[in-house]
This record gives sequence, C-alpha cells and structure tokens, in this order.
Amino acid sequence: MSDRRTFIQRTLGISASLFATRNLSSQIQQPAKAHVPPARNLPVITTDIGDLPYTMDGNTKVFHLIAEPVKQNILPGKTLDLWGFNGSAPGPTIQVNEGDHVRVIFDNHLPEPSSIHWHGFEDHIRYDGQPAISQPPVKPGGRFVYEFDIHQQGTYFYHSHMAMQEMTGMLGGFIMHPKTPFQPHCDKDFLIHLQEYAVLPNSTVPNTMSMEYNWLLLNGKAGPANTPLIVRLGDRVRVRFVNLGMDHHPMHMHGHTFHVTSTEGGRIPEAAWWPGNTVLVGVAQSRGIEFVANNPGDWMIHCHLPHHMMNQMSSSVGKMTRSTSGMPAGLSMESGMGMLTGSTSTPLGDDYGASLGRGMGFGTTADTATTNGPLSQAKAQTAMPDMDHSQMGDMDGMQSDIADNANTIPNFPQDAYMEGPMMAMDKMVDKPENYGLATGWSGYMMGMMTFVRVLPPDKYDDVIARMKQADRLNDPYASILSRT
Ligand SMILES: [Cu+2]
Repeated sequence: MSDRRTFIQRTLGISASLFATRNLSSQIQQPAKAHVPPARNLPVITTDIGDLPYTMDGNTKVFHLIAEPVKQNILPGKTLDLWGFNGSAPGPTIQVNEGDHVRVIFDNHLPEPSSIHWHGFEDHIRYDGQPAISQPPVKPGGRFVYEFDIHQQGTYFYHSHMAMQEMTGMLGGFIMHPKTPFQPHCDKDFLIHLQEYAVLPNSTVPNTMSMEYNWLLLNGKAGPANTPLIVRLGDRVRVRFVNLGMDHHPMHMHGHTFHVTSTEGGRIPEAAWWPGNTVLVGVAQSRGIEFVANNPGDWMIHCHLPHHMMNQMSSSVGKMTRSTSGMPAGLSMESGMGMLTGSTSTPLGDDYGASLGRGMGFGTTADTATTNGPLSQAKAQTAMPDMDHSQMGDMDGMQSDIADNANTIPNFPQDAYMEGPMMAMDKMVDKPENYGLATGWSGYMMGMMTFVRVLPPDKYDDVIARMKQADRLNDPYASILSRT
C-alpha cells in the first residue's frame, strides 16, 4: 500500500515537474542563435564595490576583513563618513566555493566594539557573531578569527551584529558558488546592495536613528553615479539583490520578464520559480532574478518606491536648494537644536518653512523667479558653490520648460525641478560603462536607479574595449574583461 502510494507520488511528482519545466522554457524567449554552453560558475560582479582578495594557507582560503571608518563618495560632490570594511561601505564581496575551508581574520579598527554575523550560515555557533552571546565583542584594535566549512550555496551576507553599525555601512556580500553549477548557465552574474541613509544638510554622517531617508544607494552609490550592468544581447543574466537596510525595496526592471530563482536561503527549485518584472526585496533578504537579455536598449532597473528614485529627498533641505549658510549647529534642545525656531538659515524656520515636497514654497520668493520654480543659475552658484556648475545643464533654460500659468495649477511643481536638465551631470559621472547613453540621461537618474544595458554585439564590444582601456585598479568587471 505504502509502496503503491509512493509510486503514485513519485510518478505524479515527476510528471508535474516535467510539465513545469516545459511551461517555463516556453515563457523564456531564447535568443535566435541560442547555444547551450555547459553550466559553470562565473565570478559574481559587485559593481562599484568589487571583491575581497584572499590568500591560501594550505587548503584554507584566508580573507582579511578590516572594519574601519571610510569615506564613501556616493555622488560627485557628496562624500559620506561611514563605517565599512577594507575601504568601502558596503564592504567588498567574499566569494568562495561549496566545499572550501574558509578563514576570515577580522580586525576591528573602529573606536568601539564590534562583531561580525554571517547571515544564513549553518555553522558552529562560536562563529555566529552574536556579541557577548556566542563570542566576546571584539574591542577596538582587537581581532577575532572565524572559520567555516562551506557546505551551502547561494547569496549570503556578512554584517556587524551591532544594529546601528550595520546602518552606517557595515555589511557585505558572501557568495557561495555551488559544487554543481546552477542550471541553466548564466553569462553574467551581478550583486547589488540596496541601502538608504538619512543625512542632514551639511552633514557627512548618516543619522542612523532617522527613518526619513534622503540618500538611496545601489552598491554604495546614488544614481547617476552608480555603474550600469553591461550585458551582451542574448546573454542570460542573474542579478542578486541584497537588502541589509531599514526599508523594503520593490526592484523593478524594464523591458524584460525575469524569474525569481533564489532567496537568501539559496536556490529555488526550477518548478517553483515565479515570473515578474518587480521583486520585493525585504530587509535581511536576498532575491536572485534571472532573465534572457533579448531586448536591446538601456533599460532601467530601479526601486519603484517614488521617494527612493530621488537624491536629497528631504522636506528640510539645506544647501542643495537654498542660498543660506546651512543649518546652524550647537543650539540647545530648547530651541530644537536650531531646527525649529529662528528665521533664515534654520531649516524649519518661518521664512524657510518646510517646503520641498510639500508644495508650500521653494526657498523664499526672493530666491526664485517663480514661487516654486528652479533657482536661477546665479542663485544656484551662490547656493551650491562646491558643485561644478560648468558641467551642469542649462538651469536658466529650464524656465522655458515651465508653463506661464504654472503657479496657478495646484500641485505644481512636482518634477519640474526634482528631475530635469538642471540635474544633468553626464560629464561628472562619465565612465566607459556609460558610453553611448542619450545626452542628458543623468538628469533623470537618481537614488536607487541604474541600467541594465543590453547591447548588440558591436556596441557591446565597443564598451568592453573602453572598459579594458581604462585599466582600472581592482575593477569589479575584471572577470569579464579578462575573458572577452
Ligand atoms: Cu526602495
């Protein structure tokens, strides 16, 4: 009886999975000149971040992970003081193979204790990184050595297990390549960290207690400063989104239907993959998507929360939009530390009342030609002396883009100054990966927005040649450049 039931279950199970496989492959359009290379593991590319190198000690892969304060340039003219690893926040990606024995020597160069949690690892509790529970916190100047026998596969992470340290950049990716490569073969494999910071005007440190985020980053950079994903038309592409932040991010891709093929728990069996063009990446989760890049063009990949598609998104903005000296520091709690009372120069003062995003006025009427219009070039020069205005778009010209009766229309302005030529900085973010994008593209690319550039062979070869020629140190794309 039980044998018969088992037999039926097996039979049904097999036919169900055959059916699912057939169904799925009919949904995925294979490129015309489809070839089916044997699946093999390829290095994962973490754009704008790169990998942590290792040395061998016998059969052990040894990584040296250093927690330290870092200066992270997130956009031309905007550098944040963060805590990260080995010079960047997020820290570099660690890549190992299933079956590897791995040692991570962790040095704490921070001014306070820390410990590293290995998110999703099924390993000995003494290496789990729970401070004071599974290990003593690592004091400033201290060291702790973690050892792992890698028996899992997929997208994992490492991060400080001190919550606020995590929120100031102390996280990184940990890729475990499978012993048997995932099917079908992917030609490109990317990792993208999703992060958000709340940075007050004129400050360089994130306010880790705030949940009003105004800087939204992909791999440590805001659009348009982040680097697009470069793929050849017909490539099968995998993107692994990792979210170690405070907010959730519905990541949307244009022009293609993808399948969700992995979570932070590893590979999803093919019969259970689900199609979509948006995948919600919740906090502490990873979502891996795969698609055949069969539609040529520069397609956006972005978080679809509108506030996450902007830079300096804040209702109490400072220097970015106003000709003031910025927020005064050192005032008392009674006066709201300078934020609530007073007049000029106080972000929430009467004449500079909360405005941006609330339609109540943009600076004072003395600052702007129209109540809510963009600053004139001259005013912008005064307000933002650090920016290279010669490379910005025609701000004065923007006035002509606005209807004469704009100020009589409720809701104006919405995007009239948040996006547009004024924000364009094509030259400031120029790099080989951006070669050939439409002029002015960067004025409309902010926050958690980037491209997957699906390039026909000639354009792909052209961009790759320029990337090679750039000969950059620790190029995150090195693994692709060396095999093309
Ligand atoms: Cu988001």
